[in-house]
Formats: sequence, structure tokens, C-alpha cells
Amino acid sequence: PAPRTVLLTGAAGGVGTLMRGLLPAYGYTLRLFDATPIDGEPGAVTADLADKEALREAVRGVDAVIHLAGISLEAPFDKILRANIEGTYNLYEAARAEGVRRMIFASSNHAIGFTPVPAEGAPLIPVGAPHRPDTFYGLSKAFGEDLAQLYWDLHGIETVSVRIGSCFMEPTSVRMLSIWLSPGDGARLFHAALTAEDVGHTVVHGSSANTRLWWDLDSARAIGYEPRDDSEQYAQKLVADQGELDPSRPDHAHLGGPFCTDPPQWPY
Ligand code: NAI
Ligand code: 15L
Repeated sequence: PAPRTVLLTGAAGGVGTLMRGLLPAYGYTLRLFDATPIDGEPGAVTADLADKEALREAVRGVDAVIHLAGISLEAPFDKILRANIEGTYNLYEAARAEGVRRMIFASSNHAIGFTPVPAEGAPLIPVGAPHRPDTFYGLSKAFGEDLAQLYWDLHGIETVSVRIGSCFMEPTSVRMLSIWLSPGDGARLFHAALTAEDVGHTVVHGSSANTRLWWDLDSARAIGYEPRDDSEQYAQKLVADQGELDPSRPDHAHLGGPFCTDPPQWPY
């Protein structure tokens, strides 16, 4: 049966807030989890991913988990270790102990951030491209994908790892035109990931059907994702303001963009 009750970790964050607004229309009842309290959501669980007891209680009885919680940018290794690496392990252990069968893991383009941007007319980046993390943050996403593979092979817990491009209301840079995931397409992709059968551990690229796409959406489409949006409507203004990307610059030549320099070149 299709999942109905879904735990949403990271529900207070940017993507979590967008998905709280959009996923109920697909028929899901969401249970919310975040270290940050959520205004107007008295039922939300306010707890850290380090709290194993809170995680056990949070996953008890849900049909699936969408795991968004964690540090979402580069940070010192010990912080990434606790929140993203140990935190994701703690969540999977809780899910295993409570019999949850389906996970959606918010991976990132930064797991393969040092992959060169494809030249014009060259094949798009395939989902099987090797991990090339651009930061400790990206490394934690590569770990999360491998953890998901282990829990499938060893424990039969299914995961769709969604390598999110840039999921915001609108793209804010020329680079984001290539990897933008509109909120509506994000909800369509999570819905597909929750309902597709026999996914084992499947990695998908998370973008809208952007004209300037850098990576392929084949495995996402194979689980039933049908994107409807295209960032091109924002291109004229962004290119006029920022110019086209310059492939001689390391922060323009790689998928991970400004994460590929030391230190990362905020903002992007
Ligand atoms: P965000 O930083 O806005 O939200 C993350 C949420 O996780 C926050 O509400 C924070 O309180 C919570 N959190 C952090 N550490 C925690 C801990 N130890 N225990 C409990 N809660 C904790 O990030 P955003 O943009 O909403 O991203 C959501 C997820 O998607 C993240 O895992 C991020 O790495 C991933 N992602 C997002 C992309 C985007 O374009 N927004 C792109 C690629 C990946
Ligand atoms: C990410 O993984 C970050 O969480 C998000 O804030 C954006 O920086 C995004 O990647 C991106 O690459 O644009």
C-alpha cells in the first residue's frame, strides 16, 4: 500500500517549509521533526538527530521518512560529523528498529560536486557518476547515499536518495538555472519517491526540466517523476545581471559551483 503517514525531518528549514505546504495535497499526513521549533505546529517534535529516543518515538508507526534535517552548507568537520553523518545513522537505526520500510534521503549535487559541467552538446552527467564531494558537507551526502545502500542490502529498507540541485522559490544565480528544482517539482519528485514500487536503493537527480540542465533525470523519470517546470523563464534577468558562466573559473566549471573553492565562495 502507498505510504500515508510520513515523518518529515528538517521540517523547519527551507525545503521542509515548502514541502509542509505542498505534500498534504497528495494525501499525506505529515509528522514534523526539527531541532528548531516550528511556529503554529504544536504537534511537531522538537529534538536533535543526536537524540536516539526521540528518533525512535518519531518514526514509530510512520509508513515512510523524508530526511531533510542536517547542516545544509559547508561547516567544520566535527559539526558535519554529528548532524549529518551520525544523525543520519541514528535515524536509519531508529527506522530499522521500528520497522519503517521506505526512506527518502535528501542528498545533494555536492556529493558529486567536483564533476565537470558538461560541455555544450556533450552527454549529461549520469546518475552513476562517481562520488566527487566538494566539501565535508558533500562528503556527508556521499556517506548518506552509501548508508542507504547498506540498509537496503543488509536490512531490506528501501531508499530513494534525491540529489537535490537548488530547491528554492526561484533560482538566484546563473548556475542555478542548470540545477533548479522548483518547489512544485520537488513535491512531485518526493511523491514519486514515496510511491514507486521496488526502488531498492535508487539515486535520482533532483531538478526541474531545465533548458540548461547539466545532469540527466533518467532514474527520476523511471520512478514516475514528471517535471513540469523550467528555470529558463528566469534566465534573461540573471544573465543580464551576472553574465554567462566562465568555464575557466573553478567555481563555474564544476557542478558544485562555489562550493568547489577553498573557502567556498559565498554567496552563490
Ligand atoms: P535548511 O538549513 O534550511 O534546513 C535544515 C533543517 O535541519 C533546519 O530546520 C535545521 O534546524 C534542521 N537541523 C539541522 N541540524 C539538525 C539536527 N542535528 N537535528 C535536528 N534538526 C536539525 O536546509 P534546506 O535548504 O531546507 O535543505 C534541506 C535538506 O536538503 C538538507 O539536508 C540539505 O542538505 C538538502 N539539500 C538542499 C538543497 C537546497 O537547494 N535547498 C540542495 C541540496 C540538498
Ligand atoms: C545544497 O546542497 C545546499 O543545501 C543549498 O543551500 C544550495 O547551496 C544548493 O546545494 C546549491 O548547490 O545551490
